[in-house]
Amino acid sequence: MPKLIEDLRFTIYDLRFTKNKKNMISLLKKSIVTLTIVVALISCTEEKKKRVLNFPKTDLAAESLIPKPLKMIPTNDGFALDQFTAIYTSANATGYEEVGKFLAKKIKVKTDIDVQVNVDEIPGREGVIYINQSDSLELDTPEAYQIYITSDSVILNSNTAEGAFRGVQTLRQLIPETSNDTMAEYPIWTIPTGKIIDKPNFGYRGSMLDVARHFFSVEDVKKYIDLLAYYKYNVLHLHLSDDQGWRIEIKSWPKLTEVGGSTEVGGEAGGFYTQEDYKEIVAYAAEHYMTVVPEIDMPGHTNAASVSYPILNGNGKTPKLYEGTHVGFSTFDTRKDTVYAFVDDVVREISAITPGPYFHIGGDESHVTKKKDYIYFMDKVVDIVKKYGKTPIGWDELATANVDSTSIAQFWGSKENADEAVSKGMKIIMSPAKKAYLDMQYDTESKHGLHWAAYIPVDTAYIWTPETYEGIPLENILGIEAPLWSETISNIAELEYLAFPRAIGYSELSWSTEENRDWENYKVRLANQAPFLERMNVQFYPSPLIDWKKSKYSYTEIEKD
Ligand code: TNX
Repeated sequence: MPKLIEDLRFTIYDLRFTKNKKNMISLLKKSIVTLTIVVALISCTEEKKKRVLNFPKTDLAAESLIPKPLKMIPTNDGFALDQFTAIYTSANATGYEEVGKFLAKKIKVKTDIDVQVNVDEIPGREGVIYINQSDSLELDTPEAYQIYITSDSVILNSNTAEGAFRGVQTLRQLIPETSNDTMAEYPIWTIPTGKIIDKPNFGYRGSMLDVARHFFSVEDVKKYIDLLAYYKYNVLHLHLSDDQGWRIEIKSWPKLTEVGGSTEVGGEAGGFYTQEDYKEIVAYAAEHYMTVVPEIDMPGHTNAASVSYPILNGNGKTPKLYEGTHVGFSTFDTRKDTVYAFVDDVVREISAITPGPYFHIGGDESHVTKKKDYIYFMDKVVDIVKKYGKTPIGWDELATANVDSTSIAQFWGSKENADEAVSKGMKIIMSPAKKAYLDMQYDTESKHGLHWAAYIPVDTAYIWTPETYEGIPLENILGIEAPLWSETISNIAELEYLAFPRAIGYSELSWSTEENRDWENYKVRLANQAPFLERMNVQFYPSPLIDWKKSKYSYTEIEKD
């Protein structure tokens, strides 16, 4: 650059003393070209200066990440996410490019920047996000990932695309909601530098949605998946049948949905998923590295099936469509071959469109099934599920049947059943109603929800230790699931009111280690989720226990409507 300015000076000097017209024009041309180069270089340097000078220093440790990562080592500088940023992913690594594109899409939504993925390398480009497949031994589980952020680059390493996807959620959370460089001519989103080492505490991190008491559309379920994936959930359990409705098309038993799908609690129209709809949900969940667990609840909770095909009924009464909220009055006839032919068809058809390893057979609250009939039935159904290559899951009552360690019990209420499951070597999914039920009211004022198990305010939902709860040995615990029963909710806004913010806390209980969990610390991070929830148009319950960050809802406003 000084050389160019020197050149320019000499050219202008020559220009002053030349008399020759031709010479003059050529010198003039030369000086214009040099001037243009100098101006361009000056503006480039200016731009560079801006990128470097205006980064606010940021502290990784002060970020509101949920679930809290295993380890964070801040280096107190900033990486500029801006229009020059690009994403590169490992070539030939299955799923990595899609994960890169997912990140680019989410960056676009949040910042309106079009970040290119795997475009031809531009020499001298600054600010690159690399998503790499790595065989580092430190990445010892499929969902483990590490992120190294410097002022020049972000390197996300994982063993599998699933690990990369979890790491991408962390990156999304690190991008500020607004750009923070007002002096630059273009906006910059500063990501704090440092190192993050992370992996989940539990491999099964789920939520259940009851689409039987009230039906929720494919779009609603997709939105729930979006929100759960952001907090690193990896399981969506769909409660697809109950007394009030049968919600999945079974081609060999068409009346299940024609008749059994026509009602829901409160007399509204109900609804059901065609197999194509279900596949769409499963595929959408898979894109978010979430497994769908289908549940057909049996032998109780089967009124809708028995109304559709009365031959299945075992309670001695003529079944009628049911729109109330009582439980425990229905049962299949456990001694009829037709019932097992029916169960076989249902399990076969659903298993064929379920890539995940699990099939949930319910088994709860079969109050009108005789004990010996219950055991006989569950034993047979467990075998059917295994025949179709799936691992059976049942509510904790399943432990009372002749099951072994190859079935899973979902602990919701009975410590006795949980102990029985442990003695059989079964794995247990922790869903204690008193702590983990998303359909429990927050307090006596809550607009929706029940309270038969407890009132569960946001702190109670977070302050418990699944690792030691009710003395269930840690080695038996597969993970945590927060069920959202839908007797009292009939649309997505009501679903969101009960699920959020509590579902965010369960993500931390299932991903983060006990040492990394602390209510006072969590409460501040939760408060900072408000801008994300608002941007996603989530009608969360603005609990007064939380000092919500600049939320468009104030607690009083919500109370008014
Ligand atoms: C109990 S928990 C049930 C469900 C209800 C729920 C309401 C369990 C396995 N069964 O049928 O919807 O309570 O909170």
